[in-house]
Amino acid sequence: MTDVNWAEDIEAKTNPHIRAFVEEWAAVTMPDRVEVVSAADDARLVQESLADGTLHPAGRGRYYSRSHVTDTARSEERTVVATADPSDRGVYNNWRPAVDVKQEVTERMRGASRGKTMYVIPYLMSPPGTPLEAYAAGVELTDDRNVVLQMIRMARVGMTYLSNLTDPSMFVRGVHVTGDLDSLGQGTPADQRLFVTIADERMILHFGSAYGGNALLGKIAHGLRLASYDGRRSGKFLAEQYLLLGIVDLETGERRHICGGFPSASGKTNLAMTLPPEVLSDRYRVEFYGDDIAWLWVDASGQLRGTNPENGVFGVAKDTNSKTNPTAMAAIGEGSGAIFTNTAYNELTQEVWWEGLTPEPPVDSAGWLDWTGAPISARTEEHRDAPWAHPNSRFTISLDQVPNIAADVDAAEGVVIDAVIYGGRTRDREPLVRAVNDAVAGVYDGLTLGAEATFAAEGVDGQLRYDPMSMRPFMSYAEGDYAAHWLRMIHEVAEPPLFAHVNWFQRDADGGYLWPGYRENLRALLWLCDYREGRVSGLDTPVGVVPLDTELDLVGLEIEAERLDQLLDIDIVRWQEELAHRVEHLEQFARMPEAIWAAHGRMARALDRQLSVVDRAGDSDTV
Ligand code: OXD
Ligand code: MN
Repeated sequence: MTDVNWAEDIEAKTNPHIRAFVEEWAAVTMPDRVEVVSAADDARLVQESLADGTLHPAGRGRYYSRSHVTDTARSEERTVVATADPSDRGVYNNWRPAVDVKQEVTERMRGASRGKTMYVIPYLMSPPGTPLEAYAAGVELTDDRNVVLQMIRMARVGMTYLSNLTDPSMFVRGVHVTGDLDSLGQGTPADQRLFVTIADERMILHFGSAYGGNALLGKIAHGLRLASYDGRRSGKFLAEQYLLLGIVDLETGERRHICGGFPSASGKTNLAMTLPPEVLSDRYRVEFYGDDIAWLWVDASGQLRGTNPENGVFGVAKDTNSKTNPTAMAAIGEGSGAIFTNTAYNELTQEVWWEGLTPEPPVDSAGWLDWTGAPISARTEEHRDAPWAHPNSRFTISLDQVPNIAADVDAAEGVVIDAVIYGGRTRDREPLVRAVNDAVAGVYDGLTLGAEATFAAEGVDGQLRYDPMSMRPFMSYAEGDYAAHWLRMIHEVAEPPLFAHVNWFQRDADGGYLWPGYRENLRALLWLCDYREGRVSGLDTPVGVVPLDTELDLVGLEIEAERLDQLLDIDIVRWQEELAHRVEHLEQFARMPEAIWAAHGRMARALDRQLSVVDRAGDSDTV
């Protein structure tokens, strides 16, 4: 190592436990230099990246980067949760014994940072001072400067955030080593990548990528996998892949907070950042807290509270535009510090573009490069229609750039959670909104959350790809135990939140969407707030309470009565088919609590009863 005094330097800047951690892993990965960073280093690091071409300017105060072409998304197959306890093996978590996998990944990391700088990133997931702060501290070691810049936007970065630790040795130890991306055999049987969370040791070892959740260890590996393990082990909290938003009624002053889980491609970021429908914007303000992760705990008075542990947004660029997400468009404006990754880029004008930003790509292709860096103007006929941006291209911005950020987003006490919603893209069966009165039934609803399988890749048309609580890729321990932990937490809450299910994606016979979506989605959430307050009573059905068509505030929205009926309809036979699939889904999981099966049984019996009533009446099989 060239910097002979680096260890003393680190000791001076950090604490002896951090120094020992850095020394141990520097001896494995063998970087040339070691540097402790904080958010205050952002401008200098940006300059270094612009100078060496790993970042490009994308207008004033915005940047563009391209990842290796084989390294463009999280890899679920190569992601492993390891512990010493085999009962942590679940259906989804790729569990392996910690001893084996730790050795395997360590061997891959050996000497793999030679010639590079190892950056030491002290960070906090959660605002300072929350009751969960002890679980939020982490130190990531990375050999990629771009990862540092992304972490600075996504987490609270700097030693100041770790200087008040009650136990200075209690921080998540994360090591990220990029490896030689040209020769890792990505996607082949010889794939060298390995992304390991050793949950019971609070250690994260990721090798073989510099992209997103594979490399920014605060977000998914710590904020979700490890935190959900910590949450159960401590008995204190839940860590969920949920959005968190607030709705303020400007007339009455009423303030509600809603969090919820949505499988990918089900509109979570757009909903998290939504604004009220234009005609209701004098009456309501929607406040943004977070688009991807919520940590939830029960306070001393028995209220469920939540916070967003992240400090930024790592949003999917595709289809983001001023209709789908005006908030994001404002947040990534000039001077925002946004980093765009794997979008198209114009090297002459420094603009970025992605599919869906505008209906058509820019007409003049001069200067435009696709996400791989290839000039659009040089495309052959064969590649003419290939996307300009990678479908998983992203923008990274810090929360303070979001125009409707809630004033209390940093509050140590978090916010009271009034409702928990689930919603997956579903073409039929799921109504626009249904409230689930009983909290156990709400947990059952979350565990049976899914989105339509896309025909080719994932399964059978019309059948859901289940994604319990939208946590399928982030489960760190066995699903039955996860359900039991949820039930324990919910039973501690004096007045549980209202659970509900939403669906913006029902289709008509011609395949068109029945509901206009986007900002109009707030109308369903406003009905939930009214229902919670007892201002509306809805219609009781076997699967929950749906709005009466007179109860939704549809002012300014043209929607025919028949269409509305369809949006709120419960098709008993389709639901019975769905319940049969749910049995298969839930049966996979060891130790699924009896209370969850009981909730399932109640819904099944209610559907049977309804069907026999309908049959006797000789009516159609819908309510
Ligand atoms: C994800 C993300 O992969 O939020 O879920 O980036
Ligand atoms: Mn996510």
